[in-house]
Amino acid sequence: MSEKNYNRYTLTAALPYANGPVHIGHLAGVYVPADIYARYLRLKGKDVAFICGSDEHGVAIELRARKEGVTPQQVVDKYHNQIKDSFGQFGISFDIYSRTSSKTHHDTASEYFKKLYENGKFEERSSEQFYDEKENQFLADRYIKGTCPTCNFPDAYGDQCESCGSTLSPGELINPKSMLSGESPIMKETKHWYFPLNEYEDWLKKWILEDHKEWKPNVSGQCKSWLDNGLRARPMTRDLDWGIPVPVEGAEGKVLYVWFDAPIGYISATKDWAAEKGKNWEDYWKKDDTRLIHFIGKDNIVFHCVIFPALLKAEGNYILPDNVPANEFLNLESNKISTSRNWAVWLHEYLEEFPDKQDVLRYVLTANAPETKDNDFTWKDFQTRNNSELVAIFGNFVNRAIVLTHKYFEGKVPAKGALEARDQEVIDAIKTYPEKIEASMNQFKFREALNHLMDLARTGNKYLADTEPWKLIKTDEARVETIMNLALQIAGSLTILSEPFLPFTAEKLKTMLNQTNIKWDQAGTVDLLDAGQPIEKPILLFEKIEDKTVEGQVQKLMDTKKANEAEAAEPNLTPAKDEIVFDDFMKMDLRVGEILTAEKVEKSNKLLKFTVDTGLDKRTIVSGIAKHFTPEEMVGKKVVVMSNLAPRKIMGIESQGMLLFAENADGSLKAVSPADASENGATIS
Ligand code: B3M
Ligand code: ZN
Repeated sequence: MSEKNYNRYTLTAALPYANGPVHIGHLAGVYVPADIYARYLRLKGKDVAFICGSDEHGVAIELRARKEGVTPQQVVDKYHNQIKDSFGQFGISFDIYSRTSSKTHHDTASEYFKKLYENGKFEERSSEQFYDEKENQFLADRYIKGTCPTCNFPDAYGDQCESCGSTLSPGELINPKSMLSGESPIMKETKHWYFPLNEYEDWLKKWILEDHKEWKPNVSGQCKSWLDNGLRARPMTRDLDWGIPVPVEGAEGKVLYVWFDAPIGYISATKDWAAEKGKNWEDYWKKDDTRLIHFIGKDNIVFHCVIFPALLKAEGNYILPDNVPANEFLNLESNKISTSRNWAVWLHEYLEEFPDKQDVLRYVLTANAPETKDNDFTWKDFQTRNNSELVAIFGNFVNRAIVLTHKYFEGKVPAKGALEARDQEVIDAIKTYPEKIEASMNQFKFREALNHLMDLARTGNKYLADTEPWKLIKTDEARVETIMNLALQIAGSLTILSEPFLPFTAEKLKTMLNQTNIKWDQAGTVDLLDAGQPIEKPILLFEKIEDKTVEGQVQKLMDTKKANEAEAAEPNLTPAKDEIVFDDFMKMDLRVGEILTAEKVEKSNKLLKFTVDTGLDKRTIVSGIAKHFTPEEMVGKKVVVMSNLAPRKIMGIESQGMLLFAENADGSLKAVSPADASENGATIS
């Protein structure tokens, strides 16, 4: 399909969650490449809708609001505006930056769901989920906390333990608690609408793996592994308060799954944009001569390449993405960028600390873009690329061309005279650049495209160095006229070809050269600027970045690291619990027991299963301590058993009670046992 002649382009960039500011990882992975492509197409005269907005639903936002004691709407209002502002200041040229809390979006997503529902595209299924009886609410995985069965971290979430990183399901947590009320949740039946992805598996396989062999290998690789593992039905609704109400009967208190509504956000935003521009939004989503491209980061691949296309297919009237050029991740000074650890370069901070240097960051992030693998951003590299590439090559060439024109020709473009071999050589060379850059752009290889652009500036530099107009001016002014004309024409090509990458610089160049020919297809020619046309005085395009500036940035990161380490090193003793009455204490039946057998629980690297002689009986107890003890060392041990704890199922095994352990500040465990031999069944009080 890529060979096709398209009449329209719908470009989408992932909708960032409006629960925090954006950083360089976002810019490098998604928004700079998307913007380069959008600007390039516009210069080619194409009809482009470049769409983005804030993703304002989902549990993370609801949770943040609860934590901060504000409403979810207040959270998204704050970050939506901040994110929008940062993107705007970096010149990300969205045609619209919308938001999923808008009325258009609620209506659009709601109608989309209803249509699929009415056409029988969903399956209704009931299942048991954790429920908070006090708050009368089902609990999303993130709303459940408990002890991690792997590392015993007491505050693991229902989907993940942030201490050891293991992925969990809420059923695996030891002693799960609702984060809303602090109570132990019960299991309760709930109904949801599932989208049977499995039914689209064959179609997806053909569409991705056969019809779109041109997709980037990191993208098709991830899709292939999903498809090879087999797809299963996924619920498209959730029991939550914040979100778009499920528009069918019997779905009260339920909202659309955030990953159902978010990609539809691209459609809603297009509607708002089209309405304002007097266009028809459907042209951009339902016509075969429109090319739809999603720009995203690698963590969003499955949603854009598998789930959303299947939802579009199920609806039936929409076009499908022709390409999804996802990027890998950008690291920062060898560490993963992390919002919670404040390991990031925040865009709003960069804008304050490096005023008027947006293009420098755009340049560095493109030159070092994580297009095929994760890459590292370092401040040293930032400095080097600025000083020895932007300043020494690009800036230097343009500056020389303009300064010499002022010096020799009163700031007017001189006329070309007879051409010498060296001139013809440079004319032939510059002609090739638009095509080279275009070929890279069309494959979404923006680093390569940027390299070509810099080669054009190098070509200009070399031409001036070889012809030495500053020497010739004394003997052959006519020759110098030709040389300076060609040098200025090269600068004129740089205006056009650099615009997608360095829009602020291109704007300055355009002003300096008084350039009116700025279409992509005019680049590479040597008639961009007319002889006699005045040019302006040179303005600085780039300036050197000093050692102390980048050292300051590195220091800032080191301070963050120190603060993180200090926090992690703090003894993590569980804080004292609330007072209880004597009767509560007396309710506990604590006894001395003896471990008779111990074994690992199959498919779990956290759990051990014991048979314990409690004096009352011999029973099974499952405990999440496999990381601390081997089964062998536990057999024969005297332990303290909480024997009247209600039985619970852990990985299908009924655990009848609990063994007591002392947990040190560093997380290590010691079994609690009587100092001297006691009989099994001896009570502890
Ligand atoms: N908000 C996830 C993310 O920010 C999600 C993208 C939605 S794109 C439709 O990574
Ligand atoms: Zn853990």
